[in-house]
Amino acid sequence: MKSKKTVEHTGKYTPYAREELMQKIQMRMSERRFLHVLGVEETAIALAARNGVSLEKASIAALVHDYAKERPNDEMELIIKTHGFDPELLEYGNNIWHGIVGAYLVEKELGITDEEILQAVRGHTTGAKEMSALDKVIYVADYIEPGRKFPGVDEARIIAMENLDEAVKYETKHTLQHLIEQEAKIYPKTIDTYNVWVSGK
Ligand code: DGI
Ligand code: FE
Ligand code: FE
Repeated sequence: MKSKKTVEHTGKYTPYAREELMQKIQMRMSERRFLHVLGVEETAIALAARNGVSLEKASIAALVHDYAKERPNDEMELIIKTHGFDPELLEYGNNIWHGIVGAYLVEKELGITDEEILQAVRGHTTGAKEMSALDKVIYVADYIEPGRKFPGVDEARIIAMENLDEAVKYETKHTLQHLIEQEAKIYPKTIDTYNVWVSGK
């Protein structure tokens, strides 16, 4: 299943062979989320190919992007308190933590030290004022992977295949709209992303 659109892992960015890495990721999440992760990988590779990004980095960043999504809150809170993370994070929940703290766990537990990959994981939920091409690939692939179903996703997919920056703009605008409708607490970095990628373009 889903073995067609994967890329070879050379061993440059992870101490584990692909199968072993996949197993470690799969162990940490539900079947449904693992399928999401595989969908993000497939989409990230396609976007990377169109945008001159390393396919291997896109593959690995996609595979690990939600590694910490199912960690218990108390474990995440303890890491935030003891590892120098901004205490303001404690006012949010795992939706905001799993990328930022997740990058730390990906480095510590999966042995991935490549700063570009870790940054893509860190910013995949909120985006950032400045985003590398790899950051954009992961941010957008997470939003449009084949398993996503919400109004507007088809439009987002079409835009993403044409212009990655426009896809970042579309996603940021619609995510913020959705959060406001839900009266959710907006993480300041999400607003920073909006100011640069939506209002500023
Ligand atoms: O982890 P995924 O579900 O694949 O996707 P994600 O990491 O992009 O987003 C996780 C959730 O976080 C999604 O429901 C949107 C939400 N989110 C994004 N920015 C903010 C946010 N939630 C709050 N409360 N505040 C934000 O600024
Ligand atoms: Fe996520
Ligand atoms: Fe995701």
